[in-house]
Amino acid sequence: MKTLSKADLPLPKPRVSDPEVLAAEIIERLTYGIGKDAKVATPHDWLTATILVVRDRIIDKWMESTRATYANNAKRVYYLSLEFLIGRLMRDAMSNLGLMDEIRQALGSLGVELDVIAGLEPDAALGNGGLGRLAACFMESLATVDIPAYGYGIRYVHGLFRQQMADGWQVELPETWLAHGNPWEFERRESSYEIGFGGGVETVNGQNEEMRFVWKPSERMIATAYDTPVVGWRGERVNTLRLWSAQPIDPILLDAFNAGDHIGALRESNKAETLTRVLYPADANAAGQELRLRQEYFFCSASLQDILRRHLQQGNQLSALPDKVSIQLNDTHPAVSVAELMRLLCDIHGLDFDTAWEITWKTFSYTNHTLLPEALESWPVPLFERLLPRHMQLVYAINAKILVDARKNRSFSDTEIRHISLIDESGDRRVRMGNLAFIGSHSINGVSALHTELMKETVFADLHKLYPDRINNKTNGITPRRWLMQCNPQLTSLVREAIGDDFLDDAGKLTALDAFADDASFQEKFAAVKRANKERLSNLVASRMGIRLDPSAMFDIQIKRIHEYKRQLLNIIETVALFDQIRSHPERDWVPRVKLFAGKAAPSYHNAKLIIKLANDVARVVNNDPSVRGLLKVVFIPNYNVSLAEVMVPAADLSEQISTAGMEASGTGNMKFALNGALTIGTLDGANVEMRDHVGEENIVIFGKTAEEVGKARADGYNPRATIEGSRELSQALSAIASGVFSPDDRGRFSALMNGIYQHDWFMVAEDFDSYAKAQRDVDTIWTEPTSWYGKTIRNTARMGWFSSDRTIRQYNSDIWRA
Ligand code: B1N
Repeated sequence: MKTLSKADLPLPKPRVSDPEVLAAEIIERLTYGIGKDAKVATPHDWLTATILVVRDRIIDKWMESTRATYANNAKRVYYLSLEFLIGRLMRDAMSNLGLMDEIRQALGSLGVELDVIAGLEPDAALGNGGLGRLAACFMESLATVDIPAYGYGIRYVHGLFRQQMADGWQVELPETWLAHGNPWEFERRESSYEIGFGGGVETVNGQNEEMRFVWKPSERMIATAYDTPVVGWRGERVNTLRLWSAQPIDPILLDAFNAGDHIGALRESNKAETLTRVLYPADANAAGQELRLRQEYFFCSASLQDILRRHLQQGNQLSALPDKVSIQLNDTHPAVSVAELMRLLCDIHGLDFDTAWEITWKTFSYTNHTLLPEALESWPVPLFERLLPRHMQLVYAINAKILVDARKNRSFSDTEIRHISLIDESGDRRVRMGNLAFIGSHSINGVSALHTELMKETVFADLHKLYPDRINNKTNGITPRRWLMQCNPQLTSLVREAIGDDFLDDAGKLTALDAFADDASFQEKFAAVKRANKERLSNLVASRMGIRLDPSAMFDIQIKRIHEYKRQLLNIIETVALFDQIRSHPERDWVPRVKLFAGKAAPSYHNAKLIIKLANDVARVVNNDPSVRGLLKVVFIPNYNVSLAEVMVPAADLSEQISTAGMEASGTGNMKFALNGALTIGTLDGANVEMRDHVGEENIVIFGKTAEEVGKARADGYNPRATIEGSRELSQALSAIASGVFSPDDRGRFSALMNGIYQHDWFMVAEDFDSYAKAQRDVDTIWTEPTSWYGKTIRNTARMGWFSSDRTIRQYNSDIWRA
């Protein structure tokens, strides 16, 4: 055979996807890819073989997408995030490629059931909650709307901990998603970069007598890339999620090994492997440890080196970086990128400071996800300086530039200057990562209209005055592929029957469903789908927990991280009050309800863990009380994750979105429920405000203080004791919990938790209680009138299309990235 030139190398022949071919390929993969005889293959082997066959279909498109982007020298978007909460990938990929039925048939012909093996795929839980799940939805939408994009993050060996219940208490167990290997990822040894820590900075004279700085780290390791393809809807574009893993430069220190110190010889190796070992389980809470800063710098440095290499390899000038590259910072976790890009441009590529600075802020944009003071990242100056001495110098230099300008040209006051500074001098000196991200970006966005306004008024008020054009809003969204088509195939079919297929490509087209909202026969079918989804959830609860649920009861669901501001406590206290009411007034027409909860607490968050225990204690008492006669059931489902959400969301009648107004930046679970035909009970917080605008105020149940009222109550010295005394239901429920009615084995268990409400009630549980309880009875009234109920819930599905993350991504692109 003659040798072909590179340009003439053949492409693999395109894959055929009819069931017979797929079945043959699955067998082939099982045999030659996994080395298993089909006769003895385990369900896991079948899963791996199936994924490999699906993966082949993605790879053709992946290479095509990459080639086209390269050929056009197109602008690329980079999404830097410490979290990607992906969940399972197989169904997503099959459904986006339109292969679901063919694969099902192919497996069926081999005697394997798709749903059984799909359930074995581990959840990739490389994230805590909303922020990480948003990153995953964005990756899918970026591919769907055909934007050349890369996600950059960390390949944690252990994702978010597994939650187990021990006597109603949360116990954390390590999560091991890689235990059976990961057929979705490709290790890219050739894409490896050196990452430094510590050491010092030396100065040398550059070519033109100017000073140059050379960082000499005392510690070095290697970042190696692992790529996962991300398929968009209909498989037209496939983008890359590139996750970094830390490797030692010298796996074994030979000198130490030869000197007999076999353990010491592994020191470097252990240090590197520790770095990307585990995800910090902090949600909307800053993780303060050194290892966290190391993780942040590690993945930023690797990503930026990779981005610059690709940019230069395409023949672009560094000065053209902002024209060819947009880097979106997902919260402040990657904010050290601002200093790292400056270092690479100045110290490695020899640009002067001012030129590098202009390139830097024009390249970055930053999304803020929370205003909670405890979640705003800042690092002690001594730690930052010890770990990243050169970056500390650059932070000071950037700070000087900005502060001099603010003082000289814009006559900012001392107080304003103090707020703008990158260094917080109010206590121990700290580097403020929010200010660094803000100053280093040309666009700073919030994630809902309300949140964005509050950003301007609170944390970033002074920076907003300095740069009044930079803050903008990009209301969050969710991908309708995973959160409607895939998790709710029956509803998807029903909608297709009614309004055709247009909404599959444009969720905005769901509005056509409005015309069916009052149609009796459509309502009946809509109710039947909901019923089937409730049965599916009931089966899950029965098999996992041995608890029987009545699918004709109202399924009232609150699932999300456990946090005081999200007010699971408000829901539980109202449950206790309802329990009292049902027992005192057995003659009334109570609406049967199942109260479902799920969510994880940060392991160090004492009150959040107590709230989980309280939910379980209340569940035990309520579920065992015969006088309740099945009118009320309380269930806390352990180990909430993406896969569990995919079963719970379609099964909800009522969605609880009840955070203290002004505290939930957006929320995205709220959108998933409403899209799947649940009624929302919620406060005017985060994206709930815009949901009300879209679905109409008659189709959502709003209660409680507004953000403005909450602010005012706090400022005026709100007195919860007076409020509690004014509400009989509330004071009875609180004293029942505080006195140990639900914790007879430890009567004082919840007294401190309840005292928090009596004494300061920071989250306004008492203040909003009566309004919440009344709203719940309003919900009961609507429920008893099914045509009204289904009219509202159908209108929710019809009007939630705007909350597709495709819309969000298009807005990012037209206002910020312009790719
Ligand atoms: O980001 C979501 C929003 O919908 C939620 O309202 C918001 O709470 C969430 C530190 C966070 N904000 N901040 C975090 C996560 C991990 C961590 O270590 C903070 N998560 C949110 C998407 O916009």
